Amino acid sequence: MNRHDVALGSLAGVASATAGLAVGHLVAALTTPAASPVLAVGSAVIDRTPTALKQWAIERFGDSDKLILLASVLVGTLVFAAIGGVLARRWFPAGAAAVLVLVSLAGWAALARPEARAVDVLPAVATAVVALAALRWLSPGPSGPVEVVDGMSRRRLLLRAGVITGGAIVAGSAGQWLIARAQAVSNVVLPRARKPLPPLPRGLESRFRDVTPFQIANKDFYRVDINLTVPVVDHETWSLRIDGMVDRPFELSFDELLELPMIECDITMCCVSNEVGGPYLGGARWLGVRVSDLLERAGVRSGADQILSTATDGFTISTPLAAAQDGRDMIVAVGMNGEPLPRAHGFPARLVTPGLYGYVGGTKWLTRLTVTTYAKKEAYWTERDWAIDGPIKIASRIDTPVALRAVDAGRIVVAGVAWAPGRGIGKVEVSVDEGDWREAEFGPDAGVDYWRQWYLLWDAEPGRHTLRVRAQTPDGEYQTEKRATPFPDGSSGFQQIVVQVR
Ligand SMILES: Nc1nc2c(c(=O)[nH]1)N[C@H]1C(S)=C(S)[C@@H](COP(=O)(O)O)O[C@H]1N2
Ligand SMILES: [Mo]
Repeated sequence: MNRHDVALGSLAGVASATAGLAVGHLVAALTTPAASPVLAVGSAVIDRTPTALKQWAIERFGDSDKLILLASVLVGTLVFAAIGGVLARRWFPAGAAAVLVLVSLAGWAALARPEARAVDVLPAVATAVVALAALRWLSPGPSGPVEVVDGMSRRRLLLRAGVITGGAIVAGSAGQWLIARAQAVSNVVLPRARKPLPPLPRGLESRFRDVTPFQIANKDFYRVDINLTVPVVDHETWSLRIDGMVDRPFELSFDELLELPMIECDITMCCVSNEVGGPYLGGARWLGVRVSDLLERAGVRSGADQILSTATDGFTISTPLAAAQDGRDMIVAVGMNGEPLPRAHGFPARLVTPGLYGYVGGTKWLTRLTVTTYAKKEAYWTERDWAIDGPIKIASRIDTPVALRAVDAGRIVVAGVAWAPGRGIGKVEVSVDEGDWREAEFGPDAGVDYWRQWYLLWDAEPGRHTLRVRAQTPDGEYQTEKRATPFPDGSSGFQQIVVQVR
């Protein structure tokens, strides 16, 4: 085997695999997007990644963790396909076997999903057929011995590979377009809350640049979930089931849910993976039905201590039953900032639980609430060693000035947000260069479940300075000084930044 063989074989393998994956993606777009070979394998990898590594990836890459994962799966696949292509040049059945190994992996990943249906094998089948046909077309001779390396001229092979790659681009883009189109939000009309709240006031963002807005727009709201494609749920056929340790299990259609008494509430959601100073939190106005109303109707039996919620894709979250019974506004939300939930944030319905991190209280694409016990049932993250109770820690963040960016000497606005959902923020303090703690001023107040904007005017002298911030609840509990470890405890810790003053 010479270099010529390796190059042409790799090209044939990569082009065939690309065509197969692209057609598989298109078939998946027409049936079940999540069964697309690359997406299915990517999701299978996510589910099997050790928690600590997943944590690291979310912190390091944020929302692009998904892109990086997909790119790695794709590169791995193409390397394997290149080897298959080289083998096929020597002896076609060997290359074909390599393709089939890859495709079986994709088929298995598609069918191993909890919500898999039999048709979900189709994308893998389409991938196999197309990849094998393309590989055959790009490989010389019936069982191509080395001697007939030039049984197909190099030019002809390049031309064919070009045709196949072009077709792959068309098929793949068509699939991607179909998936994006299906994700457009439908025209649901939301009911009004029983007692509508006055609109949230504009916050400090109207006075100072670079402060996080008091209310985060839906399109800017952070997104954290294990899904590579946003689930597209048809609200016409969707239902919410309340079952488990209850006297009267029942099921609601979307319309039936919308007829129940709705409350409006301002709640700040936060991800446990948010690092000190990190972006994974946001405040929004939610519209929904109290979980306690639903549970009352079902009649909770004694002995239960957990609500296990299930998403349409089989993902589960466990929430302490107490959160639904201690009077806080734990809701099945259907509205976010006056609009139906965006698909990325759980359309048609999700849980929102004030005071608990998203992984224990924020189930998106919700379809079932099961009253049970921690002894009997575990959820996705608690199976992966995260704490079963996830109260949000008191925390604060500096939004401006931005760390390491130079600012001009003089009066500088130091501002940011602080949050302790469920308890509220009583005081925020800032210290410059390890000096005394100075109390900051507040922006508007939207209740204990909502974050608080704060600011302090600082007369900055030229030089390098460190700024630190800490927050306190109204009952005097300070946030912890060190970031809490191990990871299941979530981030706290004072943020400290260095600013260069000119
Ligand atoms: N179905 C589903 N719900 C989910 C998750 C998920 O992976 N799947 N992630 C949870 C986590 S870890 C967080 S922090 C919140 C984030 O909600 P958001 O994306 O609307 O900000 O959703 C929660 N709900
Ligand atoms: Mo999270």
